[in-house]
Amino acid sequence: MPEISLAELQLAARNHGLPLEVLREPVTPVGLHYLLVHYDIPAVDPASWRLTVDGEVESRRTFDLEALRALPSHEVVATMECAGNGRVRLSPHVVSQPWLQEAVGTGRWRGVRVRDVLEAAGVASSAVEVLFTGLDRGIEHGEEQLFARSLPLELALDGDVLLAYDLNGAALPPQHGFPLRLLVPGWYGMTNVKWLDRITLLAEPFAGPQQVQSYRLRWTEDEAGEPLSRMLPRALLVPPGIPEFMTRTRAVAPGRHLLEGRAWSGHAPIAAVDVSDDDGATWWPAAVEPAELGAHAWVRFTAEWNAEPGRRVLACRARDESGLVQPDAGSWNLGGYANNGVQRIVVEVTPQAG
Ligand SMILES: Nc1nc2c(c(=O)[nH]1)N[C@H]1C(S)=C(S)[C@@H](COP(=O)(O)O)O[C@H]1N2
Ligand SMILES: [Mo]
Repeated sequence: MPEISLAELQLAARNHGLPLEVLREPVTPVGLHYLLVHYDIPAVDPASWRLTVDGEVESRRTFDLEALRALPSHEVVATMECAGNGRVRLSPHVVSQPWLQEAVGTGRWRGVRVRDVLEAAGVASSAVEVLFTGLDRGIEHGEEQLFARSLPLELALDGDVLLAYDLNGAALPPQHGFPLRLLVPGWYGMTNVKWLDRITLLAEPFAGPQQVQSYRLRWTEDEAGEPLSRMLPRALLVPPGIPEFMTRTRAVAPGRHLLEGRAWSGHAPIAAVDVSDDDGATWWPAAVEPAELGAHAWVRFTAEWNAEPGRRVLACRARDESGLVQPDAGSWNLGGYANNGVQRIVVEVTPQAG
């Protein structure tokens, strides 16, 4: 394991992952969904808060929460994963939020379609992108900024792209973007701008720091790189047995166990999941359950495991219908993004385990 600096611990103590045992839940309970906040959680007074829609529109509009809730609502169950998930496994070490593999969660998001709000303002023919700006301000890449990211107009008009005001049946909690956040199912986490203040129709592609400096696959500072978009496939197991406090090595009794986990991809439905108990030397197929939560949520998989005494290393890997497969280990890039290398869980199979 690489050395983690105090600066990284400072980030890790604010931004938490999904406790992997909670993969047992189809929809992640609020508070257990992973969390990533670049700057501070802004203070928002819901009575005075307004969403502004401006830029290349026929008429600039503002909406209060009541007006948004009066528009037709739509619900999407979506799995969201940070683009930096897996970062700490890359070598050489990339200094940033040190995720292992737990930066994921599935929410039942309800809100209004971006499409309906844009239609109310009237999109001018000059518009090519839609910029979403949050209320949170900070300094990054040496530049003071509001957290802001854009989408191509065509994607913003997709019927499942939401301005979400509810999570799991209640108003968004402060850390997940109260009172309103963007939700783009299938895309990496950074796309889903929280604490929305403004939606601006642009005649030119957005060139802000979160678009052109961060969230691009590149190997040197002076190349432009490719923007990150959709989540690569990944499967995660619920760690079986019980953990040892410091190492989190699992203790499991010998014999038959039903392994379970969840798998997702932002590119295509999950086609197959394989599991291994010898560190990926040999694999057997898991049973993948139907996508009961809709096309944008993870699917459950199960696999029978006959645990033989001794030290075992469990692993699992997903393949999606577009043919993307998880690599054994992801490859290095400057930002430490999109590492969907397979999960490994060290297990001591011992008759002493309950
Ligand atoms: N305004 C704003 N939106 C944001 C962020 C942020 O720091 N500020 N973080 C982004 C990143 S990097 C991720 S991974 C997701 C995390 O969403 P969550 O904390 O609700 O899980 O929010 C995205 N939206
Ligand atoms: Mo992220």
